[in-house]
Order: sequence, then structure tokens, then C-alpha cells
Amino acid sequence: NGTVSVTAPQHSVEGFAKEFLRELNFGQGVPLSRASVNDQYLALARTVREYLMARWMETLRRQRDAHAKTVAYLSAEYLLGRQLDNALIATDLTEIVEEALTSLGIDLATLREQEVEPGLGNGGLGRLAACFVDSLATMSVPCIGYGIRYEYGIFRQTFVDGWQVEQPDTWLSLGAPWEFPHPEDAVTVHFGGSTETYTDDDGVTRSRWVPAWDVLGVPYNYMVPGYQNGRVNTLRLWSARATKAFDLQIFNSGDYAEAVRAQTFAENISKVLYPEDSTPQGKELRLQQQYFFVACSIRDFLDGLPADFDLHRLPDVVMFQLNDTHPVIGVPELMRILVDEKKIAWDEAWAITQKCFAYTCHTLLPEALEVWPVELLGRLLPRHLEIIYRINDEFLAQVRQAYPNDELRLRRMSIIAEHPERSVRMAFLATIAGAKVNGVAALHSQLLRDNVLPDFSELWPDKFTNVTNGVTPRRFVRLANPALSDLITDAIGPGWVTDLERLREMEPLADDAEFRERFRAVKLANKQRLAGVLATRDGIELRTDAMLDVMVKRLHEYKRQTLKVLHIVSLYERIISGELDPASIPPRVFAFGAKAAPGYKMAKQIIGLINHVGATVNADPRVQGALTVVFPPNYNVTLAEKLIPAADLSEQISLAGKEASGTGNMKFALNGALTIGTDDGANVEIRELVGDDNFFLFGLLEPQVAEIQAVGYDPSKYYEENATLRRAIDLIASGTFSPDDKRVFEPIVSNLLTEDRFLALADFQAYLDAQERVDVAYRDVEGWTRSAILNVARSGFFSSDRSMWDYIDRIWHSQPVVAR
Ligand code: 26Q
Repeated sequence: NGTVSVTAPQHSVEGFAKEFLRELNFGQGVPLSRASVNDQYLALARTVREYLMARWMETLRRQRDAHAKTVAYLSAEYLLGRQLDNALIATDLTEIVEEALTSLGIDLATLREQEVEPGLGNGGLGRLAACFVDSLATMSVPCIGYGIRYEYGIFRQTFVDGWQVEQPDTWLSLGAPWEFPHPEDAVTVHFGGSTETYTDDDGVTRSRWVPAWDVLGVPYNYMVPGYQNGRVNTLRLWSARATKAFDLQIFNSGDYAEAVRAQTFAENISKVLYPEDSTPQGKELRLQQQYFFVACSIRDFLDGLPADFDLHRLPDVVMFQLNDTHPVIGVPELMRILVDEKKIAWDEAWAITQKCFAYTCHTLLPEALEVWPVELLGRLLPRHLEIIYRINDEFLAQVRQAYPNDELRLRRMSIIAEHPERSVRMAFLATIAGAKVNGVAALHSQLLRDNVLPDFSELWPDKFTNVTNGVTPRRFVRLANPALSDLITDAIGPGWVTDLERLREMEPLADDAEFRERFRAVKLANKQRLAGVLATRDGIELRTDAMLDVMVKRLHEYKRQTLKVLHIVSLYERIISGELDPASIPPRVFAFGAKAAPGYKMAKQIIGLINHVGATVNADPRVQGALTVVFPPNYNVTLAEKLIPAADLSEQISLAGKEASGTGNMKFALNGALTIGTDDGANVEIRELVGDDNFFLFGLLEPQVAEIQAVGYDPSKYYEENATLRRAIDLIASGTFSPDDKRVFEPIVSNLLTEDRFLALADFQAYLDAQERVDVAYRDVEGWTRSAILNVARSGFFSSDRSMWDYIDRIWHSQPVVAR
């Protein structure tokens, strides 16, 4: 069938060492004696990927032959994390590689540290996409992930005097051994211009797009190896280049400099990841990015179909899953291709399109719902705007029929918003076009139906469903926590890695004193490992004999890092005022990790506050080391893999009804941290599963939040009435943490006292009370360990494999292609 058969290299220490040396000599062009660490890393990566190559080609062949339905996952972000270790566990090569390198006098750990992770995402949404493609590969489900190969991923965060300063993320600069460019598969994408009507050969009047400029999308393939199952799926990321036509035209005009500038213009489209993950502004370049990668992806998928393929059957072979609204411009794009290019009648094209898309929503914040000004969309994609208008007209006719004489409803449901400016509501377009709409945790899906899209769920109740998020146990347990993995495998065998519900078999061991002892030894070893990482990475000293209390996630007011700060400041204030004896509480290390969007002023203030509080608390002898704050900069997947396995306490303290799901919460539970959390997102499901005794719940419930906000929330009341809270806030306001400029934190203080959009003050006392319950529980070493083990044993539900089965069952109706 035209596929060249490729044989995998030998699975032996000597075989690997030979292949590695060959890559070093003939690939990198250096002898071992003169090879830098980067040379060695690149050669190692290329050697390992050769072991995946035969499986990759076999997967492609099998998939083609099976004519199976493919999931085309459309996501503007993939937060992959480092590739080397994941490839090693997928191929079960870790030990062979370790030995082979040792025989050459090379330390594998040193080479691992050389890899720069591809940070092609902001946070939860991007990491979720990476977990999902991992699971689909491991489950042998045909999937292609489509996205953007940003030249600069999420910025590198540094602190200058405790304030965030962003540096560009030059992840490609030392070589990119995991990618395979395919310039021969490049796709042309058009922009701008206008539409015109014309009469076709059958005398029918039609509309068509006359674009003004174009760019080239060059695909870069990445391997997505399944876990020890001989399967490798593909992630295809698009990079923008100038088209030949574009060049020639300008070069021929003799303006060389202008031609080069034009190239830069085209390449700008995939230059940088937007670092905002809420309240994004309607930047033109961002819309260009979205259309660019979606147009490339849809074209790429259609080009892969047999020449005689009947497009009416498209829903049998693909489901385009929309990771939030970012790729929803794909809906009018597919319509344009079917109607304008393939000359399929509008109604038939719409029927096809509606079966080929499904939409996942990841938010509840109204300001995070994407809208694009009609003016901008019409200028960049005039034909798409026309198509959106027609979709809207026909949709509104349907609404009119279902609800006669209900003008208000029509205005509420229209894809086009009239105020404050005419704009396209992308979530509505996705909901109307999608075969299914899902939220990402049970509570979120309910609130999505009730609050975000109530008119739509009333009209189409069956369209709405829930798929609770999950995380891949390969990266976040097996790879990140080898010590715990060995302990689990010792107890119940290795099957849990691909069948995580089997962790339940550990439940009885929570009552086994010897097992608990070993479990504690694992935690301690992970803390020591983290201490080593923080010492070399950041010069941070970490004590390993204290409770490790961790809050890592993007910095957002709704996530309430400020509530955490108020807790620390309150403890500190009570210590220095003599009310609290530091020797009377279990020593704690508070660890933070958080990036703020560069334009998000309040978030950057909060980062400054955490660092300044930390510096003061850490240096004050009166604290006697009972409290320490550490805030390593540049929290990313690589650091998460070290931090999470070491944690005792997981902070999941968003205001109820604001965090769609959270996925960090799942990673902590699976690694044996106990959660202190609100009744929000997937916390709800975690608590249900691990049990109330093994979870520290606090705070207002979502309906109570709604009630308080309905009557008008007054944060100052809590300040007046709660002396502990008042003293903490006053200490911040006094300038204690910022002696050089006593007023720097004034904006935070005044925001808390006058606005406090996310009710931090209302939940403060409940949070403090819950933290006292944590202290009591932590003193009971055996009881705590028991709870930690039960958290692990009962969190198998949060495998992204389970999420994928739910998507298959409720949304995709696709089938695994199992190895023959
Ligand atoms: C949109 C338009 C323009 C520029 C940027 C954006 C943009 C980019 C990223 C908007 C949102 C995001 C990311 C959102 C996100 O990460 N949401 C999180 O998704 C997780 C996975 O479902 C959930 O667990 C989290 O609760 C949710 O906050």
C-alpha cells in the first residue's frame, strides 16, 4: 500500500548506545569527546524518537485502512511539558537508556534538564488538550490534534524586587528535536478583500470570496505516543510563512526591503501566544491566528480524504472538537468550503456541519466569553461574516417559530450582539452549530445550562452534556512521581497506569501501618527532591520537615490568591502581636506558583504582595521558622511535576461558581495531597469521591453567593465586624510589607474593602477555621497519612482516559482502532 516498512532499532543497552553515538556523530556532527550537553541531549532525543518512528507509521497505515472516525481536536493551545521522559516511559526505554548513557559516561538526569518545555498554552485549557491527546493515543483512538506552533510560547516569568517581569520564551533556540516539519503539506490561507455575487453555469446567483492577501501554513508534526501500546498519534501544529505569490509580486516590483517586510508580516501570525486567559481584548492578530490554524486544519483533514469521497458522509469520518470558542471560526469556514467550493446546497451543508462540530466551554465568567466586533470580522473574513449572518437569520427564524412574539428572546439569543458595539458572540455560534455542548465538571455544566446559556438549553435540552475533566496518569503520576508509582505497583501491580480506577485496590492499605510508613517515606523523598530542584533552579531553601501547603495556578482574582495571602498575614500578625505562639502550630511552608497576564494590573499587584509578605515573614525571627513563603518564578509543567508530588495540602479556594473545573486539584489528590477547597468546579466531585473526612471544605455555596450578590455585597461589613480580618488588612495597609513605599498595596486594600468582586472577605473566617482543622488533622500523623492514601485510592475517576470514554460515549461516537 505504498508504506515503506520501517524496522524499529534494537531494544538493548549496546544497541541503544550505538544508535546514540551514530546520532551524535552523524546527526549532530560531533565526537563524544567534544559534545556539549545540548549536543548530547539532541542526539538522545533523536535516538529515542527513532524508536517511535516505526509505530508512528504503522499507526497511520492502520488508521487509513480502518476507515475509522477520527477526532480532530482543535485547540489554540497545547501545554505539552517536556517530551523526553514521556517518550521514555511510553517506550519503556528508561532503564536501557540510563545504562547505555552510563556506559558512555553520561548522566541521563543532566540531559533531561537540558530540555526546554514547549509552553504553547496558558494554563488549564492548554494542559487539558495535552492530557486528552495522551489519553486518546493510549486508548488507540484515532485522533489528530491541530494547533499553532507559536515561535514564542507563554512568557518566562522573572521577579525583580518581587514584581513580575516577562521575558520572551525562546523555546526553539537550542533546537527542536521532537518536531517534523512538512513543508510539502503547506496550506494557503486567505484573508481580507470582499465578496461578490456571480451567476454560475446553472444560472444560480451565488456569493464568493475575493480575498486580498494570503499566508502559507506549514505543518510541524509531533509524536503523541500511547503508553506502551505500540501506537503513536499525531499532533499537527501550524507555522505561518509568506506565500510564494506574495513574495514574487513584491520582489518583482524591485522593492526587496518591502518583500522581506511582507514575509515578517506573514510570519507574525504564529509568532507569539497571547498570554491573556480571561477578558481578552479583540486584537486583530488573535483573530488571524484563530482563522489561520483552523483553516489550515480543516483543509488538511479534507485533503487527506480519498479523491472520490462523498462529503455528505463527512460526519461518519470526523468530529471537530472545539476547545473553547477559539476555533469556532471553523464553522463558517467549513460552510464556505461546502457551499462555495464544493457547491453543496446550503441546507445540506448546514446539516453536515452541525454533525461535525462539538463545543466545549471552559468558563463561567461573562467577561471571558469571546466576542469579535462585526467591523473587524467583516474586514478580515467578509465571506465568513455573510455566512454567520445567514446562520443567524435561519436560527432566529427557528426561535421565532418556537417562541412567537418574543422579541426580547430573539435579541438575547442572536449571534450578533448590538451593544456596546455590534459583535459576534462566538459561544452562541458554537452552541448553534455544535452537535453537543459540554461543560468541564458537573457543577459547571449545570451552571452553563442555568446561567450562561439558559435560552439555548431551554430550546435544545438534549444538546447539553457534561464531561468532567481529567488528567493523564502517565505524566502526572507515573512520570512525575516514580516513588509513589513504585509503591502502588508493588501493592496492586502495574495495570493502574492505563486503568486508573484500579487504584481502589489500595483502599485497604490505608489501614496498614507499614504501608503508611512507606507512603510517608515517598512524600519525604519527593520533598527532598523538590528542595534540590528549588535550590539549583532558584537558590530557594526549602525545609522538608514542614507541612507543604501549595497554591499553583494562573493568577486571577476569582481564584483568590489574596485569600491565601490574608491567611498568611493573619497568622503572622497574630504571632508578632503575641496572640499566637509559633511553637504551637505545625510548621508550614506556603508555596506559590502563578503567572499573571502582563496587562492584568491587579494580578501583578497580588504577585508583588505575595513576594513582599514572603520576604518579611521569612526574615522575621519572631516567626521562629513556623511559617515560610516560597514563590519560585516561572511556574510551568516541568516545575509542576516536581511540586505536586511533594505537596501535603492543595489549595483550591476559588469563589464557588467561578472555577469551571480545575485540573490541578485532580493532580494533587492523585499524588496524595489533601485538599482545602470550596464547593466549586471539580472540587465538588473530588470531595464526593474521597469523602468528607478526607477533604477540608469551607466557604459559601454557589446559591449563597448568588443570593448575597443579589441583595448587594458589602465587604466593609466583614472588615468592621471581624477583628482578626481587620488586623490582617490593617497590617498590609500599614506598609509593613513595603517599607520603601508604604502605599504600594493600597489598590489591593481598597479593592478588598470597597469591591471584593470575589467575596474573599465573606469567606475569610470560614477559611481560617478550615485551616485550623487542617492543623489539627496534620498533627495526627497516622490519620493524615490514611486520608492521603484514600485520596489516591479514590481519585481514579480523574484519569483523562475516563474523560475520553465519556466524550466517545456522549459526543463523538467514535471507536478505538485496536492493534491487530
Ligand atoms: C481568548 C481570546 C483571545 C485571547 C485569549 C483567549 C483565551 C485564552 C486562554 C481565553 C481563555 C483561555 C484559557 C482558559 C482556561 O484555561 N480555562 C480553564 O480551563 C480548564 C480546563 O477545562 C478548567 O479546569 C479551568 O477551570 C478553566 O479556568
